[in-house]
Amino acid sequence: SSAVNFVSELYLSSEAGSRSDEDHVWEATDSLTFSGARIGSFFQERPVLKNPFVEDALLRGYLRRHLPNQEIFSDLAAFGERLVSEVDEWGRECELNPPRLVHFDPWGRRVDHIVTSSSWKRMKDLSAREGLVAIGYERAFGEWSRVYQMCKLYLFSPSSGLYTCPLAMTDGAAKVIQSIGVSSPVEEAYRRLTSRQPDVFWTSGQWMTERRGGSDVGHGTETVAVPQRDGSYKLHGFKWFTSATDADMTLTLARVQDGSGETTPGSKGLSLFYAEVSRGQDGRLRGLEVQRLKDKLGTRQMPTAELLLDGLPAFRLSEEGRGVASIANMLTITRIHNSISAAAAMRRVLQLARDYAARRTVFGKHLKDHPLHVQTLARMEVETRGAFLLVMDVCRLLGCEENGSASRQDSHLLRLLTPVVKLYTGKQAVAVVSEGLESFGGQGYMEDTGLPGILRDAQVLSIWEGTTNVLSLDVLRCVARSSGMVLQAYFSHTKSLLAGASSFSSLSPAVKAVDGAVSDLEEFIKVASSRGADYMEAAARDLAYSLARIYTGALLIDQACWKEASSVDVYAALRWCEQDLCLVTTKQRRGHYDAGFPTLDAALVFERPTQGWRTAKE
Ligand code: UCC
Repeated sequence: SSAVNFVSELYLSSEAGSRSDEDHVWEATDSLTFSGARIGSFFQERPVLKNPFVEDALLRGYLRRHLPNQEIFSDLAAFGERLVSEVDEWGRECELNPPRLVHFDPWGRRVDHIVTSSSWKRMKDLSAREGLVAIGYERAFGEWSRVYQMCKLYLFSPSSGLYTCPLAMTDGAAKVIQSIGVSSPVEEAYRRLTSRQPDVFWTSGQWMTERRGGSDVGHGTETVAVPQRDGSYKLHGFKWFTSATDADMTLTLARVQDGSGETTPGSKGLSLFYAEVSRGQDGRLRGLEVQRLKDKLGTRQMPTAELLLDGLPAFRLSEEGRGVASIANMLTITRIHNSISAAAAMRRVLQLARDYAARRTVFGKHLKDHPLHVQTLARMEVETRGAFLLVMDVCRLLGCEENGSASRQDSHLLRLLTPVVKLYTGKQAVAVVSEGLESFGGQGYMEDTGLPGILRDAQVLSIWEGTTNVLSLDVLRCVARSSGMVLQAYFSHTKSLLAGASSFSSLSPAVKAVDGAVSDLEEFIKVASSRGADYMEAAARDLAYSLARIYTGALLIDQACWKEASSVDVYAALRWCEQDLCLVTTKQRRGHYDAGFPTLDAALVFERPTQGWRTAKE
C-alpha cells in the first residue's frame, strides 16, 4: 500500500505540476507491477477449441475405414469449422441466457410462454439445415447413414447448448412414427420432424415421467385418456419432467378410460399418444398448463417443465395397452443419442485439455512435458476411444436394421448393446469429464471458463433415459425375452472380432485378455442361470459393465488390426484390455451375489449408531 500511496501522492502533485512531473508519474507506475488498476503482466492462455473433426484422429480413421466418402468428409470438416467459428458461442449463450417461464401477460391473462434465447432458436434452424435428424431418414448412405448422422451429432453435441436433447426426442418420435406407419394423423408430423427446411422443421417432446417417478412407468403413470366422439382423446394428468418443452409436438403415455371411467392398472393399461402443442385464439396453450420450469444441476440451457395436461387433444398411436412396447423405439434412439453425447463430452474435454497442456507452464516446463500429466490424459483418451467405438458400433447396427441389411444376430446385438452402451458411457463421461476439469487446475472449477458446465451436463447422462441400474435390469429383460439369443449373438460377434487379430503379435496380450474374459463370462452365464432371478439381479450391473468392457476391448483390437491402423491404435487396445474386463466373474468369485450378501449390504448401508453414547433426547 505504501507503493500505491507513493504513486497517488506523485499523481496529486502532478495535477498542479508541470509536464515533466507527469512523465515522472508514469515512469514510477511502469516500474510497479502491482499498483493502481494494474494486476500484473502475466495471463494464462486459455485453451483454444479447434475444428473437432480435423482434430479427431480416431473419428477420421473410423470413417476412412468404414465410410470413405469425400462428400461426408467435406461436410463434417465444414461443419466442424462452423462449430468453432460460430456455433460454440451460441451454445455458451444458451447457458448464460437460460429459458424462463412467463405465466401471465401484462394484463393478467395466462399465457405460459417459455422464453428462450435467440441462440437456442438458431440451433433449431441450424439443426434443420444441417440435416441432424434428416440424414438418418434420407438414408443416402444406406446402412451407414446412421453412422454419418451420429458422427455429425457427436461433433455438434458439446457446442449445441444441449439442443441435442430435443433432437434426440425428435429422432425418437420420427422412429416411432415410422415403425407404426407413416399415415394419418402423423403423416404431416413425420414430414416435419425429418425436414431440412427450418420453417417446416418440428421438434418433439417425450413426456413419460410423472410424479411417482420415471423408472417404473407402468405403475407411475396416472394420466388418463378420455375417448371423444370423433375417435380422438383428451388427456388429463400431470407430467413431472418434460424435456425441451418448447417442442411442437410430443409422444406420451396414458391410460384409456372405459365407458364407466375405469382404467387398467400397470403397464398393460398404457397406450401411446400423439399430441400437438398449439395455442388457441385466446393465446393460451390448448389443454396444457406449464406449472414451472425445473431447477436443475445442469442442462439449464434447455427448458424442462412440469406440465398439467388439462384436456390435451391427442390421438392414440398404439393399440390399447401397447404403450410401453410402442415407445420402446423412442427409448432406443434417445439412449443412443445419450451415448453419443457422452462420448462427445469426453472428447471435448480432452481436446481442450490437450491444447491447454501445450500452453500452460508449471514447474519450469509445459504440462505436456510432464509424464504424469500426459499419463492421466492418456488414460482419459483410452476411455474416450473405447466409448467412441462402442457407440459407433451400435449406430452401425441401427443403420443395418433400418436399411434391411441386419442379420438376426445384428438385431439381437442391437437390443443388448443399447442399454449397455448407454449405461457404460453415461458413467464414464462423468469420470472422464471430472478428470478433465482437474487437468486445468483451479481454472477447471471456474464457472466463466465454461468448463464446469461440461461436468454438470455430463451428470445427467447416467440419470435420464434410464438410470444405470434400470438399464442393467433392461439387459436382463432382453436376455430373458430372447431366451438368451442376445447373448449368443454377443459371444459369436465378439469372437469373430478377435479371430481377425490372431496374426498380430503386438496385440496378443489384449487378444488373450478378451478371449479369457469371454470364457469367464460364458462360464458365469452358465452358473448364474441355474441360480435364480435374485442372483442374476444382484449381478446385473457388473454383468452390464463386463459386457461393455469385453465388447469394447474387441472393437479396439479390431480397429488396431485395420491395415491403416497406427501404433497408437495398438497401444490403446492394449491399455484398455489391462483392466478387469470380466468384473462379474471377479465379484462372483468373492461371493458378492450369494444369498447372504443382500443382508450384509443392507446392514452396512443402514447401520445405526449403537445405544452407548446416545443422548437422552434421541
Ligand atoms: O423423459 C425423460 C426426459 C427426456 C430427456 C430426453 C433426453 C435424451 C437426450 C439425450 C441426448 C443429450 S426421462 C424418462 C425416461 N424414462 C425412461 O427411460 C424409462 C426407464 N424405465 C424403463 O426403461 C423400464 O425398463 C420400462 C419403463 C421400459 C419398464 O416398463 P415395463 O412395462 O415394466 O416393461 P415390460 O413389461 O418388461 O415390457 C413391456 C414391453 C415388452 O414388449 P412385449 O410386450 O412385446 O414383450 C418389452 O419387450 O416393452 C418392451 N420393452 C422394450 N423393447 C421394454 N423395454 C424395451 C427396450 N428398451 N427396448 C425394446
